[in-house]
Amino acid sequence: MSTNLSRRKTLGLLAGAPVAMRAAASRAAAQGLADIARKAKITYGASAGAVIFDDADYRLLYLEHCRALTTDVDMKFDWLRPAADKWDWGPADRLADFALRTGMTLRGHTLIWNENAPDWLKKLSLAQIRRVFDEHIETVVSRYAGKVAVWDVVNEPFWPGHGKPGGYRTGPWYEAFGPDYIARALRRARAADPRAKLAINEAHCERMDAVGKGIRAGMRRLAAHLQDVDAPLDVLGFQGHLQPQLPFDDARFAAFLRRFAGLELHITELDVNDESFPDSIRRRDALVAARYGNFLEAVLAVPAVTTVINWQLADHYSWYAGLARAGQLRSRRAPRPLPFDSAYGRKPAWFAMARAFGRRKTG
Ligand code: 9MR
Repeated sequence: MSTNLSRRKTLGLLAGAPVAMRAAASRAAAQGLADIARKAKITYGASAGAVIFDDADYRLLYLEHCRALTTDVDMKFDWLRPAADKWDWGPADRLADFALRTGMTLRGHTLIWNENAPDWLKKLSLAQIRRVFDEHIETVVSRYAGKVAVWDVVNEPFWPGHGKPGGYRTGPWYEAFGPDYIARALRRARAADPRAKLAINEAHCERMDAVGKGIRAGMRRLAAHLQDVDAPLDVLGFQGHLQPQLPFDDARFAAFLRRFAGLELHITELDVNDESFPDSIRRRDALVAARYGNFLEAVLAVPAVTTVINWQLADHYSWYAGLARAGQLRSRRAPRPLPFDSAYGRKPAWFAMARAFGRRKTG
């Protein structure tokens, strides 16, 4: 889609709004979201998969709006290693080359996650799993040294529902090393590429229910522990899959973020679950936008926050669209969790994000 076309759409969307608001929106519409974010000292981007190579209009959206790209599934363990003796590098290499050619900061997602373990891994002995762990980090991080700027070294370390001491998520890596797998992964990653920034990426921390509370407490303890044992950690990633149907409190979440001294903080997978919002698209988009705006304004007031990443860019490529198709959401209507609609028009969420970036006080 041409910029003019999306600009016309944008202005159409705002017909009837006050003149000053239309003028501001028109100026904003001429720029990409990453340009606006950059003025607020924020690196903005989105996750991407192989579809950007098939869908030229979608690819253009990344080029217009993103300065950072996270691999959606293509660097996950089970995608890179479909069988014990088989590596599939093609899709990951292609995304890495795209990021390099277009000057985008590439985030590798994710080296170690206790979910999504392939069956072949689960069948190995603990000693074999330990060897695969070290070999995996060494092989993948060295291959992308100089290409991946930030690694989500460990994804989602906590899940209190698993009943493990400290609230850790269990799975093959946890079973093989206990909670020490986290420090070990960070050390191995640092050794394989001393220049990449190393992150722990966690979900659910914005929730003000028992799950959110347990995971926030776990993250505080883990960050302190990793500091004590001198593990190389640069970044904490907070996914930001916002769940407005659950209790939330943006100010409390921001206060939680302020407690991590000495670490960079990234919002890594931002989107809004619209399941609890009304069917009317106008109402729904307005509520999604408000959720983006309020969340970002609170979070961007925290100086350590340097990066904001959406999980995909357009609604029909969201993971929620996949869940809806599989009948795993409350309703079968098409979810609208992202800043662009499925025709690549900017939604009210886009403007709410732009406004929040524009209002950030820096310096
Ligand atoms: O978007 C991803 C989806 O396509 C995959 O099927 C799923 C399982 O690998 O993972 C999704 O991404 C998740 C991310 O890796 C970690 N945080 C939650 C994301 C959404 O489920």
